[in-house]
Amino acid sequence: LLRRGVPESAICSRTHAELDLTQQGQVRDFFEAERPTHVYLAAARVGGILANSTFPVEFLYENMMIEANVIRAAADFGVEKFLFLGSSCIYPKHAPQPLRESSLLTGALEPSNEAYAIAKIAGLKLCEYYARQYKKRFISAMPTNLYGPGDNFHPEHSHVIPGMMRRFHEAKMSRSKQVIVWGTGQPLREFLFIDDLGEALVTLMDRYEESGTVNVGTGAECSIAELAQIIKEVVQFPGEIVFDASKPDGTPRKVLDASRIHALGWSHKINLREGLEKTYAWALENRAF
Ligand code: GFB
Repeated sequence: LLRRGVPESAICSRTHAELDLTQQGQVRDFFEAERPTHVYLAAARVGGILANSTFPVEFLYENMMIEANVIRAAADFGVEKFLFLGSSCIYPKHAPQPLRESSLLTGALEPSNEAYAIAKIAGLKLCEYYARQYKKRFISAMPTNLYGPGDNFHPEHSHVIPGMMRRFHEAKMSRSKQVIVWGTGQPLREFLFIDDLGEALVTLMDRYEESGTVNVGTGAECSIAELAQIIKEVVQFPGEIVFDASKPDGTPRKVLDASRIHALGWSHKINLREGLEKTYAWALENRAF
């Protein structure tokens, strides 16, 4: 937004410590006081495959509370345009790839992130229903797997990129000979750098008026084994990669069909290696490990 000339004084954000979005009263007080005109709802309880499957109660409950409180307050306090962020895991596990927006609710979900996906489906539907029933300009975006500076580098609860980056970094520092990577290495994923996501969201806020969700992805697929090799090179770990097939693989393949957002003129600019280099530099500088 700043790059597009929106003055900093016009951007209003709150940290988790300042505003607990699961608390309806706090959310309504915030909207009443600030009266935002355009809202991007990116806040959520998120995590990687292990966090999702270990804490389904928190992933379902907290995300539903956040969405219900914020979307309702946005409607009641006259927000002009609202953009809700979901996730590519809302699509059925065995839907045709690349995943099209029309595959929503056509089959069973991947069990490892079912709770999160159900909460995100509820949120996008609430936006869709507000658009249909009350003519609100409430839209939603479904990003693919995201990564970049500011990520959560927790050893177990993070997503694959920060989790692996930490493991490779620690192995390099302790001069270990091996790094253990979860799963078989065969699952295919698509990764988007957060600055590219930011541009996509501003594009949607500016130009997308239809109801129904929009995928945000790169179209570029990468196996977990290929990802591990690139991270090994970025971190400059000289040792060996070993796969631990007793850990879950999750969904076998997850790549989005991004033709809808490409038609609006957006496409990603930062490739995976470049994004990983920026992320590692940020993590070192900010002592994220
Ligand atoms: O990012 P991730 O945890 O989630 O990636 P999903 C999981 C894949 O990476 C699995 C492998 O195939 C894992 O076996 N993997 C290898 C690792 N090493 C690691 C590691 O150190 N940490 C992690 N986390 N994985 C997520 C959902 O699914 O997708 C979220 O859990 C969200 O809800 C996100 O929707 C977009 O890609 O499987």
